[in-house]
Amino acid sequence: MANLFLGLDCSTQSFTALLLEQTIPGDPTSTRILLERSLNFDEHFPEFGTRNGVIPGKNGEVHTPPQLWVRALEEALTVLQKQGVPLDQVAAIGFSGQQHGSVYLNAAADKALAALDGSKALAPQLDFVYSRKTSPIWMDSSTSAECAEITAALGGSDAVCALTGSKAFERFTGPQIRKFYKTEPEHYQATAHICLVSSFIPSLLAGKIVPIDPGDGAGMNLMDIARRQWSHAALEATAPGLSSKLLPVLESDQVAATISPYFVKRFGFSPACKILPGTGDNPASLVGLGLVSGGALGISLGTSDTLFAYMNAVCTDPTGASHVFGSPTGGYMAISVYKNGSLAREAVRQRHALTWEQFSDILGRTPPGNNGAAMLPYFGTEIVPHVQKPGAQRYGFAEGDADAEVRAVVEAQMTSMLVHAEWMGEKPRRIQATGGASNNREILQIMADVFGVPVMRQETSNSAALGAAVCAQHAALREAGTPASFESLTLPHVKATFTLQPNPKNTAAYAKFAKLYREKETAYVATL
Ligand code: ADP
Ligand code: XUL
Repeated sequence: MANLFLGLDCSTQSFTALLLEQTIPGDPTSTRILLERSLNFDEHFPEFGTRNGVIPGKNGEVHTPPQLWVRALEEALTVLQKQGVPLDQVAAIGFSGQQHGSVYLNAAADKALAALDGSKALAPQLDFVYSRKTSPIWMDSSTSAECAEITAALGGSDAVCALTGSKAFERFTGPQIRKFYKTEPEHYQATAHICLVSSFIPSLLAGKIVPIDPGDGAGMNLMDIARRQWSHAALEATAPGLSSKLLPVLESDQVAATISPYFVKRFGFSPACKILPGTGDNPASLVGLGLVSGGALGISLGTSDTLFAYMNAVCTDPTGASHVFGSPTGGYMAISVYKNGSLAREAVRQRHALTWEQFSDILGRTPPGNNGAAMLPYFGTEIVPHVQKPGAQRYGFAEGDADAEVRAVVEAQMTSMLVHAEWMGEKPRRIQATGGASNNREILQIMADVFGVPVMRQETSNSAALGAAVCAQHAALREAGTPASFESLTLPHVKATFTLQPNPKNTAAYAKFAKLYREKETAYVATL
């Protein structure tokens, strides 16, 4: 069997390729990360006019053109080829994508994907396959009316949550599809296939439409979370004819196809290379962090901040603020998602014209508890708690006070995660941190102190791409008749660049602060 496994992650701001190499034949645990390359969308593809990977519209709309993702795939593979990576040794490719974002393809897509000409560039050959020019993504908060309509049709919020694993959320794909059907009925009608970002990229590589998996499918308000298949009732409540636009859900570790001849000719892949269905970036991160059983929490500080944990069986959040998604390893994951993650920290950093170093210095020299100052960091709309009107709230400090504001934003983010994760059950033994901002030790020290447990900073911050590569390895081994468990395949990668221990004195101060934070949040949400 070929000894390389490729993981591709199409996130909000960048496209990442991560290559795993099995170094000893016959020993699937002898893997190491051979190469990681990320292409930032704004920097590498300025012709699409994105800012932080997205194009904001009116009334809370946030879209990205799908052609940007096609260009990014093409460019990432070109970079690997130019670097001399033996792509013919890639046994399988796994995929991860920012969740909820949807791509709408017309009836010409099947033929176009199957007939790609390997002597030509990829993106221009697909210019005419979109029935919607831009893709709504997870930051889009424009579908409150559709959420209410779907909720009413399915018998209320609790019923939607029990059926799909989450209440109806604005960014979830079902409400987004319903809005498209209502506002552009003729384009909805012309749509033959609806893909998620995570199923669109594998569809390009397979040369045919690849099904959605239970990890990302659970982020649509369309999947019966217990059965891991589409819910007829949810499809009906969302838009007419929707079932004909979706293939049945396929488990993430099944092979969806072998690679299309286009990529064999153009990039030198082996025709035997296996294509997996993609999954969401959070389910992929769960695998990349080795969270294949309970006991530890994962926290990803990417564009969004997310907190997640593995669960054996479905157990939904009684407050309705969080979600249950399928885990790519089987089983489930509980997850809380914050929109005001890195972009809120960036907003504070930029308001006070600070470098990340200066931002970190302030965190290092200001006191836990912030002398009683606090913040609700709703620079944009928020998911946890549900806040549809942007506006950061400051308590006990002035807007111009950089020291207080820097500490306030981070303390608020970490405390909100603590209080909203209580429903997930017992205290974790440790936290594994990943994502762009996990490079920042001072932020992670506050995380350790607030939760009162050690925080381990994973060696690679590309845990989603790593998870996708591990899924590829898992499927390729099984197909080769030499299966290995996810536990054994993830273990070699659970390595810390550093681990921070909690300071008990600070943890006690934060317990008091959590009380204050909860009061402020409850009072503010009641005014909305
Ligand atoms: P995504 O995968 O969602 O596109 P990443 O995980 O790559 O995002 O994280 C990108 C974010 O990381 C940037 O928006 C930036 O704010 C943040 N970041 C990068 N370096 C630092 C740092 N030293 N301290 C805090 N945040 C950082
Ligand atoms: C998850 C979510 C975000 C995106 C982008 O529900 O909305 O975390 O997956 O990373």
